Amino acid sequence: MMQDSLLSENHVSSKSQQENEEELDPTLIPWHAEELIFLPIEETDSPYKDHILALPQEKRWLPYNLRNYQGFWELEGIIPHIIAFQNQFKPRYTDVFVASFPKCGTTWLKAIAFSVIHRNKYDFVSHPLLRLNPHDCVKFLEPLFCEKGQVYLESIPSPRVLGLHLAYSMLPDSIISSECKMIYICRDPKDALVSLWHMSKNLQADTSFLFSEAFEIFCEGRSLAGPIWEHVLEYWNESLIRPNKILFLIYEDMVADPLENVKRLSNFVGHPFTKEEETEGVIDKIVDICSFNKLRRLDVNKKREGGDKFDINHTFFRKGLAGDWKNHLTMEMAERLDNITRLKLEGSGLNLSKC
Ligand code: PAP
Repeated sequence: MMQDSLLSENHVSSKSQQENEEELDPTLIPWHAEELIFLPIEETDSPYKDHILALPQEKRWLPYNLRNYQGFWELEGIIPHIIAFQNQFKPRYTDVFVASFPKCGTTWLKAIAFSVIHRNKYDFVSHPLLRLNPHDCVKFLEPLFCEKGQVYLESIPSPRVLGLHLAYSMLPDSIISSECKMIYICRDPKDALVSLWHMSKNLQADTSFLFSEAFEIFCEGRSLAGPIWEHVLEYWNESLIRPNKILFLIYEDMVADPLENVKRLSNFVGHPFTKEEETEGVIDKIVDICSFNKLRRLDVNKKREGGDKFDINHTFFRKGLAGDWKNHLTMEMAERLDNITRLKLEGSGLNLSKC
């Protein structure tokens, strides 16, 4: 709040109101903290360095090390930011959080939540999603927890839509005890694995990393933000206890009926579509602008980053299908992973092996 008013004061005198609004519009301010989270922990001056170096590690997925922190496998370079986030984050009561297990539809959900929540602010001809990647419209919170990131975070006008890959048990109490809404998305673990493996291949030059190896370590739960089952269950169980706080979405259901799920989301955030909006086709326009085929063809989503190393299209818009695992897993592998999922989710009422 304080930062909002400071920024406003600084700019009001010399700029028009429109210019000022544009400067504070998060969709117009690029913020890239990625390089910080990918740093090997040895190269940082984090006060937690020794503690993090002593944590169990997993090196095979990415060119970046994962460490088991509070029961989940996180990029080691992001752990200091997670700690800062856990200690310092203060939500606004209007904040909406988009949470997910990696590769389960985060990019899609960010686009949908952003366009539903801000639908009175942008038209569909000059919509921010046409010139910005969904991850630029809705930032991940964890990497923002460094000094400049927090200034940026505070400059985002309300209502803020903010992303998270963290497990529910790792969230700061300030979020858990708040009434802020959370939307979670998950997916059949077999497809999450395939998507993650492709991202990993895209990021590392090491061609010796085979899918069979990725399969084994995924089954052990040793993957980015893993184990997937615990991550999913924490949000699922909480969504049953607090259905007004957490909306639990499943990628396969969204693929089958995006329109219905966009409506569910808008009802959940307390901003249901009016009859007029329905008649004017606003829901269809949101479904369309957030669709895989629309987003993947935009120039902004075809870029490569990090010296051409990071292929946005392949990483975030690869196939966009439910059931691509059939092209990668043998029947034996699929059965094994399904059995693990069944056992882990037993008694929860959740079924993630839908196709
Ligand atoms: P992240 O965790 O790195 O942010 P995330 O967006 O969760 O990635 O997952 C990417 C997956 O969502 C990709 O799946 P695939 O590898 O099986 O193809 C991607 O294609 C899919 N995806 C992204 N945008 C959409 C969309 N608009 N509609 C459907 N699927 C999408």
